[in-house]
Amino acid sequence: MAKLTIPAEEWMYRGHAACPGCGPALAMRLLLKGLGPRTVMSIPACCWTVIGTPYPTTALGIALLDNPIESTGASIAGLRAALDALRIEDVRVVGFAGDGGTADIGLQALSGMLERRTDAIFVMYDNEGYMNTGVQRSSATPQGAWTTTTPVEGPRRGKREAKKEIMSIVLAHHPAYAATVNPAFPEDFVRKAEKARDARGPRFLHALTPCPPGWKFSSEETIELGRLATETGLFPLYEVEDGVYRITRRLGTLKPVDEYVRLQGRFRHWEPEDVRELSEEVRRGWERLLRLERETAPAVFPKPPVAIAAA
Ligand SMILES: Cc1ncc(C[n+]2csc(CCOP(=O)(O)OP(=O)(O)O)c2C)c(N)n1
Ligand code: SF4
Repeated sequence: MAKLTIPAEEWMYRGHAACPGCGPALAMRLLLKGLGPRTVMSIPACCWTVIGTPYPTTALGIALLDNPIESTGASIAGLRAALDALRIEDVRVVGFAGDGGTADIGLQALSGMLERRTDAIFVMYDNEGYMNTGVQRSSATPQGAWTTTTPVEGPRRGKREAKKEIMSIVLAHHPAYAATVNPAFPEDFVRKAEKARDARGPRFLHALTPCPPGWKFSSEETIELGRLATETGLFPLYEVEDGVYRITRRLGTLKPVDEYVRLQGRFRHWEPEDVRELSEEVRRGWERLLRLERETAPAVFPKPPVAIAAA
């Protein structure tokens, strides 16, 4: 079996307060393996403020700041400015926020830091809902999913609206680097964290992070579910560097989305028609990504002739 190439050092320790099988906990562990200890991180109100710092201890071997839920983008811009004033250049500034604190209430501050080209990394861990406060819907909750605020009763069949496309919003700001990551693919995750660490300017990582109590699945299935999310084409792995798209996990045939859907209680009410609609949408999304990769690929010019014959 091939040897894993991810660093052995751990910057996330035992004694954290995550639920068993917590996807966001795995994402933090892998992220820090890529970023290393010269990192200062700002975390807004979310599950991770509870996971990481059960007072008076911390489960992380890096400098941490807690910030209000709406202000991660502003917080990391301020941290960067402070480090610059102190002429400290070798410390990475990172925001680590849930989908609520990124795509909803934190979107304005995120847009500001991207547009001002703040030299910092913003990571959105996407557990597709407001989980810390008891599984409410966010704009990143998938269409048709059950949450406590999108119930399944009578004519109400889960969330009505589509999942917000955070990568499209971020990419409209032309970041230096942006990528999707998934803890079920640790080498890809760490490599992208390292790339984000070494780039300059605004960088963004979108991590899909399954949440057993919120998505209603068994905690030992986190990795299987994560793998299926990517292998069905639902959460493709790719990166965008200076506008050039590159798919980092190529798929031959897409696995049936039903394999992903049926593991989760939040989709228990789905009919075959719902699965068909999702399959169609996933197929369109995958084709769009392939097109973007083709269209943004750097042109390869034929080699010039070795010598030009004299007239
Ligand atoms: C202005 C404000 N509104 C509401 C809250 C309550 N609150 C704390 S954590 C949280 C959920 C955040 O959801 P998300 O960012 O998706 O992270 P998750 O809890 O899923 O990890 C909310 C609503 C708050 N802290 N501040
Ligand atoms: S509720 Fe979900 S995201 Fe929050 S700690 Fe538990 S598993 Fe992790």
